[in-house]
Amino acid sequence: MEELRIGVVGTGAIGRKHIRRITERLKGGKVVAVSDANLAGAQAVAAEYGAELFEDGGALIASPGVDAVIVTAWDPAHKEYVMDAVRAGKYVFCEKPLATTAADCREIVEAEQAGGKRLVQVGFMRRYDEGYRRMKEAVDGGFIGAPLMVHCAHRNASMDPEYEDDYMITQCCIHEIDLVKWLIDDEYESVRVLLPRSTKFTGRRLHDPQIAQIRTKKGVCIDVEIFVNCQFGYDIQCQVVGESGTVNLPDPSYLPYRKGAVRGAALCTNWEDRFVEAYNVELQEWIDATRAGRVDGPNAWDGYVAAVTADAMIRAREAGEEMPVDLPERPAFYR
Ligand code: NAD
Ligand code: ISE
Repeated sequence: MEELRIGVVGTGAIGRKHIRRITERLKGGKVVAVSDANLAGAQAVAAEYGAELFEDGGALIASPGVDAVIVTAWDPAHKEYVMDAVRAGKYVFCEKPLATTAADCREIVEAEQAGGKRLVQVGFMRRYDEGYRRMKEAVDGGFIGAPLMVHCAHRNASMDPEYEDDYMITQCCIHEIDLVKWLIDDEYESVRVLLPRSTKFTGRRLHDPQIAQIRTKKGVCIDVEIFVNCQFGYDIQCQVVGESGTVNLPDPSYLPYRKGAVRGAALCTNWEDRFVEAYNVELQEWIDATRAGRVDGPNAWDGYVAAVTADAMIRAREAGEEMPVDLPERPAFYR
C-alpha cells in the first residue's frame, strides 16, 4: 500500500498530538481527514494540516478516501466510532479505554469476530515504552525467576476538581491493568480497592489516593497506587518482585543538577512528555502493521479484558469487598 490515508475523529489534546507526530515525525501515514463534535476546533486542525473536514465522524469513517481511522474523541464516543470502523472493514486505532463499559467492549469484540478479521488496536502505549519493554525482556528471560508480586504507582500532580472516583480506574489504572497482564503474562482472578486517608488537595467528588489490588490466576499479587493530586509531578513506578530478584521501571533520564547545596533532578509533570517516545513507537508500529494488513498491538480482546477488570474494581470499591474478574476464555481469534 502507498501512504496510509488516516482519518482522525477527535481533535482535542491527544488527537492533535497524534496528528502532529504522524505529520512531522512518523513515516508511511498521512492525516487526510478530521472530525470533532467541536467543529471550530476540527476546522482549525483541518486548515493547519490540509485535511478534509467532516462534520460527522461516521461520514469520515465511511469515506472512500480514508483507509484507516484513529479515534481520539472523549471516552463515551469510542464505541460508536469503533463499531462504525469495524462495520466498514477498516483498521482502527482507538485511544484507551476501548469503551466505557465491559458490555460495550464485548459488542465490539463480537462485531469484529463476526466480520472475520482483526481490525482494532487499543492505545495502551505503555507496552511501547523502552523501560517497560526492557522489564518484560528480563521477566520473560527468567532473570528474576517466577514473578511473585508487582508494585505500581500512578501519580499525577493535580487533577480537575470535578474528577470522579471511577476515572481513577477507567482513565488511570486502566493502563496498569493492561500493562501488568502483558508484563508478567498472566490473567486476572480477583480485585479489591483500598481507600487510604484522602488528601486535602482532592476535589469534592474524589477519594484520592486509592489502592487497587489484583490477584492473578498464577497467584501473583499486584498493587497499584493511584494518586492524582500528589502535588510533586507525574510519576509512574513499577517493580516486579521475582523468586530471585527484582526489576524496576527505569525513571526517564532527567538532567541531574547540583545547586544551592542540593543534589537533584527535575521530575516530569505530564504524561505526554513522560511517554512521548512510547506514543511515537506505538503509532509508527500501528501504521506499519496496518499497511501490511495486520493488528500487532493490544487488540479488542485486551480492551475488553481491561474493561471487565475495571468494572470489577469499581464494584469492589463500592462494596468494600474482593470481587472476581469474570472472563470467558480468550477466543482462538485473539490468540
Ligand atoms: P480532550 O477533551 O482534549 O479531547 C476530546 C475531544 O473529543 C474533544 O475535542 C471533544 O470535542 C471531542 N468529542 C466529544 N464527543 C465527541 C463525539 N461524539 N464525536 C466526535 N468528537 C467528540 O481529551 P483528550 O485528552 O484528547 O483525550 C481523548 C481520548 O484520549 C480519551 O479517550 C482519553 O482517555 C484518551 N487519552 C489517552 C491517553 C494515553 O496516555 N494513551 C492520554 C490522554 C488521553
Ligand atoms: C490520562 O488520561 C492518560 O491516559 C495518561 O496516560 C495517564 O497517565 C493519566 O493519568 C490520565 O489522566
